[in-house]
Amino acid sequence: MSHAIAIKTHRRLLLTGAAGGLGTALRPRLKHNCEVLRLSDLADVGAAQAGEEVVQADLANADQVDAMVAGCDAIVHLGGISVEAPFAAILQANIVGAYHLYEAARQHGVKRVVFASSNHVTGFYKQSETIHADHPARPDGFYGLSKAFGEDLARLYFDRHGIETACVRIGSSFPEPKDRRMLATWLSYDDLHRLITACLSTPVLGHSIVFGMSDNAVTWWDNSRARHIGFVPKDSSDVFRDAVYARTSAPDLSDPAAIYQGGAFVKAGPF
Ligand code: NAI
Ligand code: 15L
Repeated sequence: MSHAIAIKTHRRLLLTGAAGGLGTALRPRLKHNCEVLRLSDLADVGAAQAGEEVVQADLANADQVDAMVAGCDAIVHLGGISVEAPFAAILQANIVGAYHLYEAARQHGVKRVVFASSNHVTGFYKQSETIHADHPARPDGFYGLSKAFGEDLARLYFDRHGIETACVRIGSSFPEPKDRRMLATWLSYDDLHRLITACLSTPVLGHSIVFGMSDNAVTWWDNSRARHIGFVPKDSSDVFRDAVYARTSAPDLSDPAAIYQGGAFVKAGPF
């Protein structure tokens, strides 16, 4: 784990989505970035351990979100629906939920947010293209669209209220890359923590978009517009390449999942 690189920049740091896959991975790591780590989720996160507190909240409920944010000085926002789903569900958790979060941040004077955006904001670019933060959004479904909304919402709250946000377009953050696509999109848990630490500690963050990926040889994303964040990945999917090739077959290049960066998300879902 990358605990040694963490800088204790915040007094009370809120982690939403704490019961999820990334929340669980970040929980022990982010304790090194703050004095108190406040864990929140709709689901049970278990009992608070030393240096932690727990505030259960539904992002769709404004009062619960207000109580969740009160007293915090920075937010790592992972909570919400993390895959393609019917619009009504995405609307509540990801769109209304993000609005509640920023309203609470404004009212409670929180000035820095790390927002778990997604590569699915730009999922309809081709795997043969290299894109950067200034390329227009091309969401690959309602899920990606909700993350594009979150990025624009964050920009509005920066322009109007000076709340700085890093919109981290996470690629695929799992213990290992699961398939050939993830050799390009993989982000190790330690690099995710390094990236969040950089977002929390860089002197001037502004409203920034950064792609969340490890130092993979094959990549579709150019992070040159995010150098001010100071993220230097230390892991790479390359060490998994031979094993991934051995257990997977060559992609069918007529399949949209093999053509577009969003992979199977470009054809997933209710429409
Ligand atoms: P996850 O689905 O495991 O965790 C999401 C958490 O949000 C869950 O614990 C869930 O209970 C909570 N949640 C859902 N609706 C909620 C609501 N209405 N109120 C409060 N909490 C609610 O997802 P994972 O993989 O941990 O991802 C975390 C974040 O990172 C998500 O926002 C996801 O969209 C984003 N992300 C993750 C990627 C990955 O590779 N794991 C890639 C790109 C983005
Ligand atoms: C995401 O946004 C999802 O939350 C995650 O489950 C992965 O599927 C990832 O993108 C991906 O594109 O691999």
